[in-house]
Amino acid sequence: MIKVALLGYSGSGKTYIFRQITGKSEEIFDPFKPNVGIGIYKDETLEKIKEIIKPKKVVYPEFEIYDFKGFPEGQGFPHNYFKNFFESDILLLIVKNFLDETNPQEELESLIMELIYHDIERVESIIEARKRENFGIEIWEKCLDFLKKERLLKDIDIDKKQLLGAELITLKEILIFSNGNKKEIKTKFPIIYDLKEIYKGILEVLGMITFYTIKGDIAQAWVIPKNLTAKSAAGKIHKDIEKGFVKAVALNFKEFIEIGDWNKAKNMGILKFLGPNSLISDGDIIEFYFTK
Ligand SMILES: Nc1nc2c(ncn2[C@@H]2O[C@H](COP(=O)(O)OP(=O)(O)O)[C@@H](O)[C@H]2O)c(=O)[nH]1
Ligand SMILES: [Mg+2]
Repeated sequence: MIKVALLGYSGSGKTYIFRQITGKSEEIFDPFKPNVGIGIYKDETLEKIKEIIKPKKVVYPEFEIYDFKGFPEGQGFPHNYFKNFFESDILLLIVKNFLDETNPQEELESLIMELIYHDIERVESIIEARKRENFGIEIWEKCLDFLKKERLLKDIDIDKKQLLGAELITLKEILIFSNGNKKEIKTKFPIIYDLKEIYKGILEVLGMITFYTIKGDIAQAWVIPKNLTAKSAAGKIHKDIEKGFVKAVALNFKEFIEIGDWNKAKNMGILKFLGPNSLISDGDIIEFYFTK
C-alpha cells in the first residue's frame, strides 16, 4: 500500500485533511506518533465500470495516510522529526491558503528549505566522517552542491542507490497541497488545490497507473508502476497468477464503456493480447489466463 505522509507547519490543516480523507477523528498529540488511517481512492473509472456491470463488490485502491503534529513556522522542525517520514513513499506538503492574511508562497518556500537544510546537515556530517576515514566523498560533495543550489536530491543525476540509508528527506517524491485557494502559489513542483485531486496527483508524481479486473462478482482497481510487465502486474493480484502466467487480454475502459459488455468485446475480437513482457496501459481492464 502506498504510504502518504502529511508534512506542514502547525495550523496548516494536516489533521483537518487527514480527517476528511480517512474519516477518522481521534487525534494524537505526540509529535512522534502519527494519526494513521486509510484513504480510499474512489477512482471514477471504477465507478463507471460499477454502473455498467453492477458487481456485488467493488474494491478501490487504498492509501495509508500518516498525520504527524507540526511545528510553527518560526520555530522550525526538530532534527529527528524528519525520521518520521523515511518510511513513506511520498510527502504531501500542506500549505495554509484558506485565510486572507497568510502568505502561502512564503510558507511553501520555507517548508521546502526545511527539507533542504535537513539534508545539508546530514550530508555535511557524512562528509566530515568520511574525511576522517579518508573514504570516498566525491558523490557527497556533489549532493551538497546540489542542495546548496536549493534543489532536491530526488532530481540529482547520480545512482541514488548509493544514497539510500543516509536518511535524506529530499530523496522523497513530493506533492504540494494548497489548503484553500486564496492566493496563487508559484512553484516548479507538482501542486494541487483540491482534495479531490489528491490520489490522481500522488499516482502521477509516483509514476503509477491503474488497471482493472472484473472477476466473478468483484470489480477491482489496482495501482502499479508505469513500466510493469503484464506478468509482474499479475503478481500484484496473486503470486500464483504470476507463476502460472500464460497470457492476458486487455481492453481500455473507454472502449469497454462504449461496448458495455466484456464478452461482446471478446467476440468482436477487439481485446489486446498481452504476453508476459507486454506493458500495461493506464486504464486497461485486464483478464489474466494462468495455469495452476
Ligand atoms: N476555513 C478553513 N479552515 C481550515 C481548513 N483546514 C484547516 N482549517 C482549520 O485550521 C485549524 C488548524 O487545522 P489543523 O488541521 O488542526 O492543522 P494542523 O496543525 O496542520 O494539523 C483548525 O481549526 C481547522 O479547522 C480549511 O481548508 N478551511
Ligand atoms: Mg494536527
